[in-house]
Amino acid sequence: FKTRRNTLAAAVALAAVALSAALPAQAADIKPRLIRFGYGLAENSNQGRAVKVFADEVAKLSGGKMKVRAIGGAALGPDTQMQQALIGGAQEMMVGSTATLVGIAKEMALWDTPFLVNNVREADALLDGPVGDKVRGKLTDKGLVGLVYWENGFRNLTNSKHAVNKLEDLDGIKLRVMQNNVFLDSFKQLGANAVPLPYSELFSALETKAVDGQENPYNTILSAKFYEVQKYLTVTNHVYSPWIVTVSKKFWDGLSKDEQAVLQQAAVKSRDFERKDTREEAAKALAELKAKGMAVNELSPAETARMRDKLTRVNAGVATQVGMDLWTETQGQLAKLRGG
Ligand code: TF8
Repeated sequence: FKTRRNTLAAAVALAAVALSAALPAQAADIKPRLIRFGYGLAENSNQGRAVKVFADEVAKLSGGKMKVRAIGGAALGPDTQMQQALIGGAQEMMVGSTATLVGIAKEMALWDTPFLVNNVREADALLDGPVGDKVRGKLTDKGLVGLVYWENGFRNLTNSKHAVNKLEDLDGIKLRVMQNNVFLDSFKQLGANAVPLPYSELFSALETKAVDGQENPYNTILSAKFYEVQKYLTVTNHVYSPWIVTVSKKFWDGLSKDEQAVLQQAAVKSRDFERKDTREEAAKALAELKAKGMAVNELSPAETARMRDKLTRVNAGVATQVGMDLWTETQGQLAKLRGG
């Protein structure tokens, strides 16, 4: 019942936003604005395509007054550097992994919980519902405004050494992980030699064999051309990764209500586009990766169960990190989603 009320409140809030932005752009309180929007992946990726949709929508809703300059390929630096630029007000917007935000808002670690959700229906419900709103809201005090979550996707394992059919095959594999304690702990638990590295250094680290492997959704393995430097792909789906679109709070606070509404509405539009686009691409990506020469294997249910088992300690650590209240609420939401 409570959930339904929250959903209704969110729908009303969203409708209010839509109304004010439905004013003709000329009549609305909108000034010329330049928004530098940074992201880490290539222009030709699901991330790059969705940033473009966002930029076009902002231009449309603001009658061309608000301009989004999209800057991809980590040209403005890795996620953590852009986050600091947003907090300081030197950059207006970015999209990046929630995982790289744990140093700023510890509750973001919730999304790093291995095997937290089973499918995208659960992911969307959790991210767009009260739990996702709460976690997103933790950024505000830290100088960031989180607008929407996009899908990065279910992560899968690649490496250049050998096929990973069982847990023991991870022994001695030097595996790049995101700069995030939950990922580091998870892969240490699983026996890999886990090394945190920013995404912007990943391709060259794989190419020079500074690391043997990495884990990312199919989309990224494809768009970043990891198949050129990684032979083996193991379908593990070990965690669902969101991206989050954030705005500098310093910049945000200087915007009029109408300007904020433009960004909010465009963000929702970009989210809906991004999830659809990402899912369509992911559905075809595995076949493409095979065609590019990758050797693909699925982890057996028995090995997946062993993996989950090894990671229960990590889950307990996440619960402590994000706080028991949030953890319990999350589990309650998931139980409800699975029951109905
Ligand atoms: C990773 C993430 C990346 C994101 C991106 C650069 O492996 O999956 O997709 O950080 O925004 O680092």
